[in-house]
Amino acid sequence: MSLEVAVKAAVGAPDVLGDCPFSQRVLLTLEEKKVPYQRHLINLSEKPQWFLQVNPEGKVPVVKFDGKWVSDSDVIVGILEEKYPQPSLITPSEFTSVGSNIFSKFVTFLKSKDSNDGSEQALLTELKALEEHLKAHGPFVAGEKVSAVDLSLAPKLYHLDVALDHFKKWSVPAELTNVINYKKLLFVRESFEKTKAEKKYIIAGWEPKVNP
Ligand SMILES: N[C@@H](CCC(=O)N[C@@H](CS)C(=O)NCC(=O)O)C(=O)O
Repeated sequence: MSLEVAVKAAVGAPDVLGDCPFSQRVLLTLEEKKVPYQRHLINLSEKPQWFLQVNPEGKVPVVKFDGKWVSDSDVIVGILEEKYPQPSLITPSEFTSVGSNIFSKFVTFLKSKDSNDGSEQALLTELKALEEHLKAHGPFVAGEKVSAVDLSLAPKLYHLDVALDHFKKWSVPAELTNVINYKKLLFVRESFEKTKAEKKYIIAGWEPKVNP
């Protein structure tokens, strides 16, 4: 029996996997746990009726568990861990918030039109904190084994790389060697390769937010 999962379709290409980092996080968890699944692609600019009926909030990802559609990647990942405990992806509680501010700081910097507003520095501060954490505990956030926090961060770091390179010609400073190695380790995983959106769709997804 495979699980049904609904994730974002690409902007302008409704038959292709889209750029939602929360959707990719769920797909990564399914792949790492080798849970069979059936993927539905949701065009967010023309949401199908069945999707709005089962999920009136209209957000992806959603997964059908025991006949009921469940939303929110935090909740979904928690249920997947309970239902499919092997391999365990549990992150020790002291590490679950590592890197948790990076995505919001990245979005603020990406959208910023004022190079003196401190948004670049704010992002750098978060990336340096991740660098120090990985230096002490790496190569993954919880050590030698990949865990849930890495699967949440991986798509966000991928968006950061692709969008900041495209819109700002900016990349993670070379001296943050542990962060750079961490990204590499995550991005080469088979699960990541299989679930990532193409770069052009990540750019298309951010375009209206960067240049409204
Ligand atoms: N907290 C939610 C966030 C999900 C979310 O924001 N999804 C976006 C796409 S990445 C969405 O569905 N937005 C609705 C829309 O654009 O209409 C989660 O972790 O699943």
